[in-house]
Amino acid sequence: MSRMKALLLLLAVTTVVLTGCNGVGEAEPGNGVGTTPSADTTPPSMPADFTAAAAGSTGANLSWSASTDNVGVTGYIVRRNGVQVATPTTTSYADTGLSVGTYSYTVAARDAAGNLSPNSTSVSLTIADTTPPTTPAGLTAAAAGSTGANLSWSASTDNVGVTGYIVRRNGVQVATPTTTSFADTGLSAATTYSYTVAARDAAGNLSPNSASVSVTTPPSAPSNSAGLAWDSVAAPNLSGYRVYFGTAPGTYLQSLGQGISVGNVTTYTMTGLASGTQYYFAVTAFDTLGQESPYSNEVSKNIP
Ligand SMILES: [Ca+2]
Ligand SMILES: [Ca+2]
Repeated sequence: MSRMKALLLLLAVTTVVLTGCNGVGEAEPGNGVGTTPSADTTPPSMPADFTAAAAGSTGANLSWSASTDNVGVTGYIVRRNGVQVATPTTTSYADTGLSVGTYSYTVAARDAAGNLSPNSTSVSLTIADTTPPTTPAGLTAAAAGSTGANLSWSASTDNVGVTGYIVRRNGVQVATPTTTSFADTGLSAATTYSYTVAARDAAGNLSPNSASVSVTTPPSAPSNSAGLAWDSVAAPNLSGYRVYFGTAPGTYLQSLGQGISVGNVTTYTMTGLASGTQYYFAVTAFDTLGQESPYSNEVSKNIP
């Protein structure tokens, strides 16, 4: 009998233990389990008063009014041209590293649960080109005949792009080539000209002028001319020579004593003669006392 009692007692204990185990899974009132807070599904309000202003030539200052949220705004998402560039926790952001161009920005607010507000109104910002091209270097100028000059120089560089050059002759703009050379025309013979070149970009920024270079055009090629030469005269009081010419043999357009005084030289080029004409020439020598020699022998030349 005592054995039976012991078995019953064991069963009873087991039952009690099992009963206790079942109870653990039902509830343990008062320990906090079962009071999980409901999730936040309400997004913050859309950021308002969004503005963007250029900051120097490579930055933009953005600002907006704070959003509100049923729980709390934890930060903002700034997008430039649709791409997230920053997640500030305040209501402003200074964007950097911009180059010349136009940018579009939006900002959205978020809360701790990851809810996002709608994007703000988009604002655009243009970074203008204020950087001039580099100064053209290596400017050279060479006469091209007696009425032209050929200029060339090294290309300038620019943060955006060089669109052309400004050529100045004696300080006055004469051309706006888009290449690095220029052929000037319409110059006068035997004349010196000074040139500079500057570069410009699409925004109108101008480089400083290049170093100035000068070119002297040669005398015009003799045209309708006659070159005369004679032997020098040995006279103690020699002053110089006079040239006489006409269109008939022995008859000159200048009276004796009124010939072209060419100085104490033994050559002279007569220019400006008429085409289709035969010319006749003679030379005299004269001294410091005003005495003049007879005419030299006569020479003639046909101007075709
Ligand atoms: Ca919320
Ligand atoms: Ca520029």
